[in-house]
Amino acid sequence: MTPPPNTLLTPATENAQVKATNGCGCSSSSSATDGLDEKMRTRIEKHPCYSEEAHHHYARMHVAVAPACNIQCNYCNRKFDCANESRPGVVSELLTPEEAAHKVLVIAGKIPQMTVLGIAGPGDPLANPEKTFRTFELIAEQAPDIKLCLSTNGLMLPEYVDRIKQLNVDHVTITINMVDPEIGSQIYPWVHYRRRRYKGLEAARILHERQMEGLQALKEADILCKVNSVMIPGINDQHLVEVNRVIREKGAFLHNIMPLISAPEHGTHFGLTGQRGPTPKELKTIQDNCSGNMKMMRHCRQCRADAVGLLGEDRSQEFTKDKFMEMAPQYDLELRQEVHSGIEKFKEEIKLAKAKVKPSERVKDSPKILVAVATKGGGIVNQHFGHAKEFQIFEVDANEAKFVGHRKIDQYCQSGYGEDATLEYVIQAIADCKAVLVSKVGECPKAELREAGLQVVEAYDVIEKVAREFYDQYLQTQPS
Ligand code: CLF
Ligand code: SF4
Repeated sequence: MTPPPNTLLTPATENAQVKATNGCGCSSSSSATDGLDEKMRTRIEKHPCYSEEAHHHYARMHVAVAPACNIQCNYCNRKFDCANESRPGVVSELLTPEEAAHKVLVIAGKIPQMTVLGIAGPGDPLANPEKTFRTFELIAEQAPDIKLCLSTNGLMLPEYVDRIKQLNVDHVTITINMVDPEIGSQIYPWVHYRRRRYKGLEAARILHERQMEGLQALKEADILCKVNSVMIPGINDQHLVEVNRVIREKGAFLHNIMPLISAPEHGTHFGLTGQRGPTPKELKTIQDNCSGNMKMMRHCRQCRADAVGLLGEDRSQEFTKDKFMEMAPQYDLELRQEVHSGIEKFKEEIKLAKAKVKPSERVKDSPKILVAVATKGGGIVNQHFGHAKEFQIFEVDANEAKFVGHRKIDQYCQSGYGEDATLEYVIQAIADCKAVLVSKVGECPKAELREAGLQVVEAYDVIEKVAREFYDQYLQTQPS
């Protein structure tokens, strides 16, 4: 099998057509679209957040048009972007709706794989309804193939579901951290609702009721709803199973449990009071506990309010305001459709490649292991160890290699040299894995990885194939 060149979303290939090649490429095997009917599959197949499979191939962008917020979360500092959909400590450049539309048209030309425009801050989009809806209107008029997406704390959602429907926004995220106001009062010190500020239990009760009402209204309007929950150990970690049950019953499509990221330098209440975030293991355990009930999102990267690119990459610095305002819009619907159909063909080949490594019958009770994968996208092991800024984590057994998360790391190789301290930290981040799958790695880090008990597999091929081949070898070395 000849692996395809990694043509997806590298700056050098902007505008490049993505070609289908012979028998290559792969994403995780248990497709997030399994079990969905055709209509639903079509609604999510190009949305990188709603479809795990799509996130290997399609990109999203955010425009930061919504500065105000109407609640206070204890994990948020208003100097930074909304932490419900972004990493704390990040500040985005604020845009007007017209500037935002210009930016979208520029990026739609430069990154034709960008299929979704989300508004997720830097405050709450529905606390800034004019700016949010004006932006959506401009984009719907000028770039009709781009899906519109919105993320909100839910306080004002019931008021705006009709408007959202009318604008053809098909994907809405609500951040729901509790369904019990007692727990909510430990997360939200106040909400500002209908010209009044409410505190404590009353604030949490209002927010909870509005979130439930909004979720119900989205369901009735047939708008796909994802729920984000921030996992806060000791406050709502055990409670998230109940949140999962309630949102499922109310018709949410997908649940994304994200770790609290909390550091004193972010200046948040939780950061300053020493509230810790969950470990990767704690996060996975709660996601696993909920996964029997509904689809869980495990590929969220907690991106910025001005994020651009594939979920695992950040190209926002290529499109700062001073840069994109100098660029001419290059939106070309025909070219975009051509690129998308290339990606769809490529995905078909991926499916075939995956089918080839799948056993004809399900193997019972095969042990599971984790492997760490360096990839630039496309579902292929195609990144040098030293260039990785994150590892995708796959859980592998005799039946499948399943994407279960990612680990952010500092890039090991800086200006051609590897940093020992960074390597130590990288090894720690993936210490629970049995192997690291990379396109290439230097001799020095390879030896240290092996010494730390991690096997190193160098390959340039379908993730699933490489992972399963390693798994078979690994089993042979284990005592029976
Ligand atoms: Fe943006 Fe959110 Fe839409 Fe995606 S992000 S508004 S649903 S287009 Fe995606 Fe980013 Fe996670 Fe959000 S990875 S933080 S879930
Ligand atoms: Fe901050 Fe977002 Fe919460 Fe508002 S909703 S306080 S911007 S995290």
